[in-house]
Amino acid sequence: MASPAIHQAITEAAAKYRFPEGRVFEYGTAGQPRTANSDLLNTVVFAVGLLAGLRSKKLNGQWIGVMVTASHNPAEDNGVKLVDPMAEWETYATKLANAPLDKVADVYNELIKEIDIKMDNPARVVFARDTRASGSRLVGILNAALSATEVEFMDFKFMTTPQLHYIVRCKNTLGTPYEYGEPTEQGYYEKLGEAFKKVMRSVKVQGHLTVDCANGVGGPKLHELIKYLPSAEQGGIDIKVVNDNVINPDSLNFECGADYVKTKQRAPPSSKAAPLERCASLDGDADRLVYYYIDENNVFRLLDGDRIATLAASFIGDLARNAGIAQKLKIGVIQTAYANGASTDYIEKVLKLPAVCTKTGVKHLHHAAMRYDVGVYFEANGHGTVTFSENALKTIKSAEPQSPAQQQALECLVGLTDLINQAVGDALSDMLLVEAILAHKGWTTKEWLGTYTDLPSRLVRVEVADRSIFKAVDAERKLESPPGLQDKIDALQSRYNKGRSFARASGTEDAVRVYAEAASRSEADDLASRVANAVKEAGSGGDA
Ligand code: 16G
Ligand code: ZN
Repeated sequence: MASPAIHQAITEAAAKYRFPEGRVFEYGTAGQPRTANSDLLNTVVFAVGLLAGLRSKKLNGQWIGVMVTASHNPAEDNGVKLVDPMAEWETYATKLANAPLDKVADVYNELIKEIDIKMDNPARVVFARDTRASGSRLVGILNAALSATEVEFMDFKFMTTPQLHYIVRCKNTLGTPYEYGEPTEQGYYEKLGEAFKKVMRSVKVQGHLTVDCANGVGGPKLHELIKYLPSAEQGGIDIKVVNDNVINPDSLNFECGADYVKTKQRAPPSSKAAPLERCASLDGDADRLVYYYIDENNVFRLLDGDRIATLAASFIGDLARNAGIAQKLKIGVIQTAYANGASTDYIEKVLKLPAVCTKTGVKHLHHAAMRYDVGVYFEANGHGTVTFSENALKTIKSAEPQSPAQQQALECLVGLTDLINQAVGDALSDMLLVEAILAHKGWTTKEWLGTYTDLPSRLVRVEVADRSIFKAVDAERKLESPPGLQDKIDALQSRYNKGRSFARASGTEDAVRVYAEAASRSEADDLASRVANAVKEAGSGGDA
């Protein structure tokens, strides 16, 4: 039980907010719901603050992170997520967030009992926010919840989501054999800067890179990071930062950023990139990255998360072979059903690596990646990273090189283990990874794109009365409900050359998403629209 003083402090603090009438909050794919009206989030953020403290106590005072961001969504949205939540805590979050305000303290007490929390344990929380205008108000509410429950906390102000993950990892490994780094923003830049220099020891980046920062928090942070990187003259990257306006809050994610580029399949209208110029886009909280360029015929060419995954897997595979430790490292690539079929083929047939499919959402991919010594995971939308197991780190760090070539490969691998953010997918770290690999391979983006040819694909959003009737199985590649719908989809896709299609309920929006790919553009479009129709019929209670 919370002390009467805490119970009272919670009730008093909660009384300042108004519960949005008629709303039921659900913990979504990646955290609390984002809403177009961030005013609705007051009580949710308050609940998340309470929960973060409880979770820290449950973990004997481990640091828990709370990030206030709505990522790639419009500027007026906001959201909040815990670093890093466990699946079963999502029901607790939902319970707290939906409690009437005068009952929050009681529900808090019920949870203490249900989760079996020792209230004498310390509780520690770090939080940060992106550049959204509503962020400061929401952070104030977090502050109120943490203060009411006597939690020790640190406010890291503006940060990218991966930077906050980095801080949490550093704080929780401090003084252990797994020490991750200095738990400060500067520590983050120093670690990346040092690692990048190590990886780049023998090579030079060719050409320059334009980075679209979605007018989000990634802009100022990239400017800062650049100070820790070798200059272009020293063989480093000549980076041009664009869409880094965080003064005008409405420009966030507006016609720019990774989500715009990936979903619209075009460069931001503001882009002045010349043909063949290497470009990258981050999203609003800098945990997604995609590359692209305009080719000689003025055609937009996208290098998305699938491409980053295949690039990284091929490079790390080569390094492991060159270092003479390939036999000791189990490398795997983790994707979701949205990965282009051509990328999966390339991973299995050309790279000869296992390709695993998981449910959508970073937590699922991360989990699956941890089963490998080197787990390369990326969603097509640009979320992802590479994880190294304890065995991998030991193998890489203790291998005795038998030749200068082996030594070079080993040093590069050691650098990669520091360059790649192990806590979570990180657009800034992933960008340095891609730049380093392209430099090592001596590749332009065109050569990178040339590794395989994507199958034309189409994504359709279908509005249905109740998306909860669409129950997916097999890593969301098949539907077990509504009955009969999957048979229809199977029959449809079998009619198209290389046809593949699936439908799944979105975890973030009230809709069902249909994905289809096939050998030609017209077949992919046709398959997508037929499956979408079947979904619509099934969703309206018609004969599926
Ligand atoms: C969230 C997920 C993202 C996933 C997307 C799917 C995280 C940090 N973010 O944004 O990985 O691709 O949801 O959205 O896990 P959907 O369920 O609406 O298709
Ligand atoms: Zn994001």
